[in-house]
Amino acid sequence: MKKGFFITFEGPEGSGKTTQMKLLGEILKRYGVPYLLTREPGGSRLSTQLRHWILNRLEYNLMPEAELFLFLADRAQHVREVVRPALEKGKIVLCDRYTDSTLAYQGGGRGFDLKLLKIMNEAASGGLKPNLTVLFDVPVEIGLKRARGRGKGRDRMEREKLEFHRRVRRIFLLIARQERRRVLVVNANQAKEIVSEEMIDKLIERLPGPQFRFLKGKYRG
Ligand code: T5A
Repeated sequence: MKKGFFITFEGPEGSGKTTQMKLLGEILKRYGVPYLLTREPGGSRLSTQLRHWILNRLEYNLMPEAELFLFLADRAQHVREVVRPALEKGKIVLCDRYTDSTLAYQGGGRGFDLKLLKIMNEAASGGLKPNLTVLFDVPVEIGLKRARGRGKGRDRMEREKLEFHRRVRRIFLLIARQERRRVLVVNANQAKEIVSEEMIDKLIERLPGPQFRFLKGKYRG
């Protein structure tokens, strides 16, 4: 039985979602709210390795089908080992990428059928859906420039063509239109501080119950 609250952070490359998720984590910490920061791929012990194989071992010449199954394997482990136990303890779980990334990257980017991917997502996640998703939307040229500017070297996804990333963005926006109650869209093409304000303002409108009351008007302190 899920007692906590599950928020996912999504967006194209370099949209700034990791930066904003960490900021929300700091706010939760400041107010003593139990929370967990995690990510996909890479949130469980097994998936630290999986992440490296998928994103950085370019010599493997990973096929799209193999890539898809590795992301799903990562999710299956992560949900059961990390996310569900934290939710059962009543924590707020903030997760950097989740099922929408599979639809956007493997569906939009690689061209897999979205209906099939939804079924596969359902199986991998055991049906665990986010309570809310924050989608950080940014033009792909700007996001890629930011991601490349970090000087970490390009991973397999960052090496894809602009058109691949445009298809990814289109699917994220399609999901947001189809699931307005779950997905909050934040304009990520603004200074970090403005993006944070927009994110918090939108979250305040949607977050239920007393456990989030501290955010109202106080977070800037
Ligand atoms: N993937 C993942 C799939 O294909 N299928 C799946 O099912 C899943 C789960 C993950 C990759 O895996 C793919 C998608 C991804 O390609 P990753 O390394 O986790 O790889 O990469 P990303 O999730 O894309 O994360 P990034 O770290 O690249 O980007 P973020 O999180 O969007 O951005 P962030 O916060 O790290 O910021 C990037 C840079 O921009 C600056 C930051 O300081 C940083 O330098 N920045 C800003 N600059 C200007 N203005 C702002 N508003 C800024 N906000 C941040």
